[in-house]
Amino acid sequence: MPVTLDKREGVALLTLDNPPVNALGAQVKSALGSRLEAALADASVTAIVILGAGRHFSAGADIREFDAGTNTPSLPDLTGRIEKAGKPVIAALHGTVAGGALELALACHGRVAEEGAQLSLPEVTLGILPGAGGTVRLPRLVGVEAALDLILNGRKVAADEAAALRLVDEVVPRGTLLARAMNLAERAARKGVRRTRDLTVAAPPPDLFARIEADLRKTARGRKAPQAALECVRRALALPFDEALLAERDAFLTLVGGEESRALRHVFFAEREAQKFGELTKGTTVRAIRRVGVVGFGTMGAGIAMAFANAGLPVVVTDATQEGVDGGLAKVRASYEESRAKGRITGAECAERIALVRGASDYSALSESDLVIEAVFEEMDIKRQVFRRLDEVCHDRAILATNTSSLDVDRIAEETKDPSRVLGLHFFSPANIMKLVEVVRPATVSASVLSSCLDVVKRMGKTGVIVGVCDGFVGNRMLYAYRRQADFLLEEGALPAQIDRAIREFGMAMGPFQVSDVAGLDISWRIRKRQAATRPKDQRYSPIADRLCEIGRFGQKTGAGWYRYEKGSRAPIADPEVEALVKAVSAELGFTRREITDDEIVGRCFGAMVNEGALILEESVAARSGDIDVIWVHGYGFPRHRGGPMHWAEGFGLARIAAVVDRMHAEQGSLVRPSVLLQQLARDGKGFGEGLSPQPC
Ligand code: T1G
Repeated sequence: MPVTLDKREGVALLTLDNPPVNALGAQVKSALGSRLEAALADASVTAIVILGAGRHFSAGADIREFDAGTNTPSLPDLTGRIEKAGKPVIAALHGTVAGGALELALACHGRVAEEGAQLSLPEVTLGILPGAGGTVRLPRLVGVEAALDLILNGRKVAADEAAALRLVDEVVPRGTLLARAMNLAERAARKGVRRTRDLTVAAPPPDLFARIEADLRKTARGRKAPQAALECVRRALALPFDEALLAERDAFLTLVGGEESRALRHVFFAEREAQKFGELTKGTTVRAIRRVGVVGFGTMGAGIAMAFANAGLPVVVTDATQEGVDGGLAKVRASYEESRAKGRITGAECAERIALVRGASDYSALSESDLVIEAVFEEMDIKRQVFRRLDEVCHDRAILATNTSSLDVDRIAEETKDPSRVLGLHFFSPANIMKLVEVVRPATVSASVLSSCLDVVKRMGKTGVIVGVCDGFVGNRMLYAYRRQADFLLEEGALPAQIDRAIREFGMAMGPFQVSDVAGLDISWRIRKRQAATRPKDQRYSPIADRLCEIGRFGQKTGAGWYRYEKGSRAPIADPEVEALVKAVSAELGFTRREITDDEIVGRCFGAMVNEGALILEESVAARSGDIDVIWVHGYGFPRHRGGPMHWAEGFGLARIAAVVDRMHAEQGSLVRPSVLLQQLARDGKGFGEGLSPQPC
């Protein structure tokens, strides 16, 4: 039974028991409803306590049931029934108390939280809003300003803060939750019930809503849920309680069926699915990773070291020279000091993390490391040399990883006596901040090495996705395809600022030319020069970026790139010199410049990207389209509320994408190779999930 009923000293205990997270699915709600009625009807029961079995009180509504429509009793029915009950109902909270579970607690007549409990209303992160009275009851309990903070940010509140906000009545030590909740229940039975609905809301500061609306225009661009949630809270102040509840329910139902919520739910499940690799990693032993080594103390090496130190793991970083080591350590120290100055970490945390990162100029310092990540110059011969050395100095069980962003990991693994311990861990810059790690799987790597790496990536609070070996892996390979169309559009009639604006309006954090200016144009210029000898002469190639580099425009670091920058500022300013150069190249190449619409920009850039994603699926470089979406959301600033490129494409229409791809192929030849999978799905009217069964990549 997903809800059990016990009686102890006249108090009925209703225990939610629906592993793994006590989600409030149809069966749980129905059982809770009937157990509640039974307890209320039982004359020997004076009060009721609701608690959760296992690690969490409850993760709230069952997100998997959202597509199934409303079932009875609904959560608003249940919360309403609890609140109106004639006997006191107390919530005993521990672990996660999220969404509908917190709303259930808000409707109770008292709340006790165990130390370590985390309370939140994360609905907006799923493209919905609290739909079981949260927007109406929370402001009554904690005030409008605090309520809006929790509802609009989905922020987790620890038990102590919850008590300070008066969201819970008591915080109690571990192991005492039930006794203290029963105690509160007995006291409430003597004093009579206190209902949240009867509390009056204190008037908020007069400019609060205007201030928050202005914030949302910046932070929730293109989103519906936060604005709708704000409106609900506004109505909670203006309308009688029951009418406000009905208005909230309406708003919730509208959002739950909308594209934003579908996309955000897709990402929620795709993130969890990416951690599973079926037969590949099932039942494998996870190796203990206690000490980490990094080779190369450049920007990337320092970032990777900090990512591990942030998770409490000691790291030793080697560099070829003592100056390199000193410079790297200085970078790490400066970065942590800056975080401390900004209040992101405490002084103690800052000192601890700095102490966890050690430098060395000799490989022998790596002999104790359980995982070593190479982050040296992106050059095959250098990397192969590093792996030969690592093979000699590291202990037998050590995992050896390369942070290459494009090189063939199979060839790197060949350099070692035991290639089953070699793989790629592709961190994204800045590695201490960016959430994504592509876990690159060469043919020879063992399953236990893969699962150990997925595990340590999770311990770092990052999202690991397993990908196969190919040029650029998943993320960068799709990025090249997208980026190339942006360059071609310049030649045909667009300007950098127009393309960047259209892409930002789509929801990307930055446009492609802004990104280049931040990253620096010189790195890809060097790669292009290396590739020039092997580039087919009849292949279309845009020389504009090369021309910018030739005149020393390397991006922000030189004060000019695709844009120009005032001294000390990072704000891009459109530059007539770039416009003239773009137009000159168009003329040289024989293009008659034409009007380019935003739709064409979005269709071509993302069409090429999605087509490349479909090729990646065909080749089993990624196992699932959801994995690709997770990579783009976490590594490239793809708007989460659009669900990632593959999910977005399904909504946009795969047939439309296929048509754009066909046109690009007709004009650009092998640079856009249409994916057979994409064409097939477009013809059959299916989505990516239906086209192929997940393959280990
Ligand atoms: N519904 C359904 N399944 C859920 C779930 C949920 N709410 N939460 C987790 N799961 C599944 C998850 O997919 C995974 O499944 C397993 O549980 C373990 O999760 C009316 C409408 C609770 C902190 O947003 O934040 O209430 O992959 O791998 O790291 O207003 O899960 O094993 O098959 O994440 O220990 C709001 C979401 C709902 C909470 C546990 N609630 N969950 O983390 O394990 S909307 C949330 C979490 C709502 C009301 C509205 C985390 C966790 P599988 P996990 P974890």
